[in-house]
Amino acid sequence: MSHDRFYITTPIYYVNADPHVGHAYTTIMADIFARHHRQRGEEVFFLTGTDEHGAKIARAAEAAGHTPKAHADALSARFRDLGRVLEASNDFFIRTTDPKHIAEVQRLLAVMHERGDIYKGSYGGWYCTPCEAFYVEGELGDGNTCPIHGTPVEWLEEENWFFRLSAYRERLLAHFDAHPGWVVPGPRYNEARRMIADGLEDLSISRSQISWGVPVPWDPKQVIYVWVDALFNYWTALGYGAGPDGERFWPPDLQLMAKDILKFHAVIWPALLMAAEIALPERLAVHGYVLKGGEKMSKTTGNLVDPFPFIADYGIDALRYYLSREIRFGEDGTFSAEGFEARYTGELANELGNLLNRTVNMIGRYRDGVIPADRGLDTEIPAEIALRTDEIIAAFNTADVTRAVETAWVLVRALNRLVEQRAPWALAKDPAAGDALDQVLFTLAAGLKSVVVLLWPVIPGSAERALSSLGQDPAAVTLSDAIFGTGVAGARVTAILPLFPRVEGRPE
Ligand code: ME8
Repeated sequence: MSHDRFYITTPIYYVNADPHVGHAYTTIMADIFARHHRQRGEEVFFLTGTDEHGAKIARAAEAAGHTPKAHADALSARFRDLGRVLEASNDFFIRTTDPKHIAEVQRLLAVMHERGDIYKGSYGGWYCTPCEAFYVEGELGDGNTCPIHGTPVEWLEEENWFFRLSAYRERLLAHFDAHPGWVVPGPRYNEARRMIADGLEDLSISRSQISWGVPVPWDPKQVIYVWVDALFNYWTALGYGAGPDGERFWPPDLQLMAKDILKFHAVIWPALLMAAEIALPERLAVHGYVLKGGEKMSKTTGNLVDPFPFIADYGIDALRYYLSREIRFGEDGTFSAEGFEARYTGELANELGNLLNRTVNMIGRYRDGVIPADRGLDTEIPAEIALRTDEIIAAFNTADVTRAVETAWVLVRALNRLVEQRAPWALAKDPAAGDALDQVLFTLAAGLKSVVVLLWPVIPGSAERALSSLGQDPAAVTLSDAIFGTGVAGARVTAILPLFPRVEGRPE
């Protein structure tokens, strides 16, 4: 990942129901990566969007009394709105109903067909519509239920087009063995490799009994299996959503998803790409589930948290911070209103917000609002900032968002300790301590500038407000702007309203 471009994706979300905190989670994590890589000076392409075909969507539309397209238009707009509210900086929003996506999927399928990787066969199996996937007997839960959703599966039998997935077993294993970091974290890599090693069945890639989908180019009575249509979005988007020469972003550097769709991304997706003769992604980062009350948040079970009230009450940066910090990236974690409030007040307001407030007020009171010059007396904080910056870069290189945020927070705490240890209010009373006071005020202002630049991917709006308050250009947020001390001395600070104000009451 040492090149100058960075292509990152989220799954494209099903438009069967409104978005919830689980979707917000992946989009926010992807946005944090995207912003961090922009800070490195890389040319970033960040893709998200909606998955709009298949039985699941057709049924949801029917239940709502709408045509599938009208239903998809309305729900897709909700996901797009969520992205805006999350301040996701995605460069494109793909919809699988986009005509250019459809045309390219058909072209790719025709290539695979011509190469002999697609044949006609008949298949009977247990189908879970919420998953849009078949399961074999051994995978089912009690009473013929889906292992992911716990809802009943249906017996589906029809004549379909099949993809020779089984023929790719050896090539897939070779790819896994040659690229030990291609799925992270490690347990997900092992799980996916085991699925392949245990044997692969060919995949039914068309449906004859539903019509809401992309027609198979040589057999238009069948539509392409929704997962094949959906997975190719990561490729098709570059053809029309990334400007001229969009293919320069291929292959994706980082593809995010939760573990529910590991098999599709780590087994089926690379085989489809091999069949279409397209290079494989560099890395898949598989995160855990956002839980509510110990269970996965899911549209199918209705165990949901609506992100909008939290954003309305606390601001988007609070949600971004909470999710990235509370839920260890790669593991399951619980979303709770109490936990949210505790981190908001204890960390964002009391540790970061107060630090900025105190720093700006003291510079106002003791130095007429102008950040004093560096007296060269502090070496510890600059060294710590340099060290932690390297650690943050390393954390992002291993797709560990939570460690990156925790590491930046070590610096917030170091600066708070500095205030307590040096007690600038006491230095201000001692006429002989002018240089010492200059130094601590400079170190606090410069340190804060570095910290908020490092935290910018996580809390972009608050970081920009903090930079303005410190007399800095709010748009100067590259990693070189995080180098301690640049452009700080002589800048004029401005007091602002608290970054993280007290919130009365809280969402349920
Ligand atoms: O699977 N915790 O769409 P989907 C964490 N259309 N992440 C969660 C989550 C939770 N509780 N709930 C949802 C699909 N997500 C397909 C994908 S891609 C070619 C097609 C996030 O609407 C997470 O990223 O069910 C998960 O993988 C995705 O939403 C599933 O979204």
